[in-house]
Amino acid sequence: MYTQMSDGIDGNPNAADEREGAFNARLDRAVKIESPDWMPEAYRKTLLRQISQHAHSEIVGMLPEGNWITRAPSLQRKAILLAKVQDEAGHGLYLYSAAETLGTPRDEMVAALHSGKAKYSSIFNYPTLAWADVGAIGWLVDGAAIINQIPITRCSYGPYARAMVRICKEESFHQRQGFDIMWTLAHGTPEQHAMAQDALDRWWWPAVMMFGPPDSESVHNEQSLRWKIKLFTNDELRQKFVDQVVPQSERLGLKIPDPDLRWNEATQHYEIGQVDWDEFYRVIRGDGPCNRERLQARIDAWDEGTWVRDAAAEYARKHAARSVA
Ligand code: FAQ
Repeated sequence: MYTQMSDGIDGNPNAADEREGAFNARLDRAVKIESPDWMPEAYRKTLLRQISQHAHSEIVGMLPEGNWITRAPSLQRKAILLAKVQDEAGHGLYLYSAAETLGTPRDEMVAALHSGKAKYSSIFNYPTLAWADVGAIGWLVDGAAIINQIPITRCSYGPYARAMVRICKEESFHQRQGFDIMWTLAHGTPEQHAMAQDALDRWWWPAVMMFGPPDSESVHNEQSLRWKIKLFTNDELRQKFVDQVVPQSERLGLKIPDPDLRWNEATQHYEIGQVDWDEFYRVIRGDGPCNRERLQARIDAWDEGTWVRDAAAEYARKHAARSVA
């Protein structure tokens, strides 16, 4: 049933099959796989790819909103945005820690990001041109993240599932603060309403694309579903998002920028128009509006932070030496 690599064990030709059988039986019984447990190498690699990309997304994802901390329209909005962006840093750190339990050091993951080998979410390669974009990110991007991540709290790998519990709670606050910004603008002056509409116009399609390529083109859907790393396909989650957001946009008095959007009475779901998948692939290949800027910002932050990491490591070394003494 499960297609995966298995390594042989000297002296017992059946041992590898037995280990794999035991692993699959645990998946079937929904018993979490923990870091010391045996796991197929391809399962480990898939998890490492997804969790590290997820961690990179949280860290790169601080940049678009961080751009507005100094220009938030009130002290209260600034304090909330600061806390939100700081939460994203925390999410990145939990996720790097979860990924490290798979045996790869964090520096290696970060190097893969900086060299362009590892991906991060396409959504963070779009610019934040106005304050309303901060609202649109909270409402749409955190909203999409929650829909994608709540099932991951039930995924098969224990450290990833547990990290997601707290992350999802915090994302709910983020989503609500974004909706609140959109609500305030949408019910403000005509100029503020127009600003909210413009942000929705620019963020809608990139948010729809966040869920990944259509199922027919997804490389990893099938295997990740079998391994219970993913519990829903990309298209299933995208549909949940659309069904949730369309009524919210109506409450806001804003229009989703899709002339083909319609309610299907038979399926009880909204149907959207054609997604520009060429744009999606361009962005994940590194050619989106802000890819170069985002990556350079991360590389600069890493280089400029070397002395902080060195000082922290030295402090830890001295502290450990004192404890031993
Ligand atoms: N962007 O076969 P699939 C957030 C790649 S966190 C870039 O379907 P998979 C919080 C994919 O890696 C947002 N690349 O792949 C926040 C693969 O390429 P590879 C991040 C994408 O992994 C809010 C190829 O396409 N969330 O927003 C994207 O089974 C506000 C084929 O795709 C997560 O990472 C994309 N959108 O499904 C932070 C959630 N989609 O690796 C700050 C966990 C696909 O073979 C501010 N991840 N690709 O070279 C997942 O659920 C999955 O990894 C998917 C993709 C659903 C993203």
